[in-house]
Amino acid sequence: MDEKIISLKNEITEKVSAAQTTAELDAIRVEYLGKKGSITALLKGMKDLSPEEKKTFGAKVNELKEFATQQIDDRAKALKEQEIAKELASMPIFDITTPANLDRGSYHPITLVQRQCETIFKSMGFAVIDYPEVVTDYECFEALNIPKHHPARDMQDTYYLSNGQLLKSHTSAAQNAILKKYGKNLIENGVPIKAIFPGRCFRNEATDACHENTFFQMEGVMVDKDISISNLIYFMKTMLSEVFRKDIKVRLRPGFFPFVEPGFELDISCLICGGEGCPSCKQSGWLELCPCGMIHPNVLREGGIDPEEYTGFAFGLGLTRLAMMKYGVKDIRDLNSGRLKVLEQFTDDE
Ligand code: FA5
Repeated sequence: MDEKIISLKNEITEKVSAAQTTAELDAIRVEYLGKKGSITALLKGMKDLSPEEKKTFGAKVNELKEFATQQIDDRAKALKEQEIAKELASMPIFDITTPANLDRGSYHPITLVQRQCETIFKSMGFAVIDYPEVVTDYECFEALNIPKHHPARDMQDTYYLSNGQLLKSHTSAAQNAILKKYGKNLIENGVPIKAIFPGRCFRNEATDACHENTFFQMEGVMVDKDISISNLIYFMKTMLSEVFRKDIKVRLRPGFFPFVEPGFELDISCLICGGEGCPSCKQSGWLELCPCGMIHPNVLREGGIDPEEYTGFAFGLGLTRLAMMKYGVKDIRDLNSGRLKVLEQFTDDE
């Protein structure tokens, strides 16, 4: 019996060290330790032995079983480590100094003109202010001299939330908050209010080549003592000449907005058709771009500023239309299309 155990031990050692895969090892495990395996058979055969023999032989067979199990487990571990090392060796070496090959994104044309306008106005001392898209009826209309049921509301139908708030239909919705916030510094320290506030606007209206239901505007306000229409015209001219960097035809005509008096429409000659008339300008040759005017006394008063002492101007630049004109985009809807082929081709010319 002892000889049998010794020969099994040698056999197992030989076979296990020759095994090259975990599948081969599994087969060896079954051959010796499985239900019908050689070591299992030895254990089963012990029932015919005397109690004394069972004791000595049983200990030896159990020792053989433990030896076989240990041999197989150790070899399995070694094979696993070999496999990992082989896999690692076959992987390409990661070189941290290799330059990245990334497809770079591009800025949306509206972002490009917005940034350009911000740079222009910042260089003239204007602060750039962010404002929420969800506002109250007070901010969007009442504080702007447009009481409930005023017909001027029809020009700006928007989307209302169930809590009574609404998606802002124009960036003018931030005027009241800005007058209140910076008015203190104006009154106490004589620091003029000079701010622009770009933002997304929403209107419940039919779309066409120059109208979207979601578009961007950039509002601007300046309030101080003795601000006049000349100041307004100076800033509008500077902005347009910086953005287009070429001569463009502009016209200023009277326009009605309850929050300015007097109010103007500032149109530019359509750069898509050269003023001939096309769908982008509704065949008129002109595009409404930047209405503006002198802030109405009621609006100043509502913002906590005395209209007898201070005056100011405000404008509402159509940023999306500006992007159309600057980049020659014929249909405003292309700008919201999300089509990268269209949107990727524009670059910052600064
Ligand atoms: C207003 O929104 C006023 N709040 C502007 C203003 C501000 C006047 C301060 C006086 C003083 P209007 O509705 O005309 O005005 O819009 C201003 C500009 O936003 C338009 O000239 C146009 O360039 C752009 N705009 C208006 N509606 C749309 C639209 N549906 N799609 C694209 N751009 C639009």
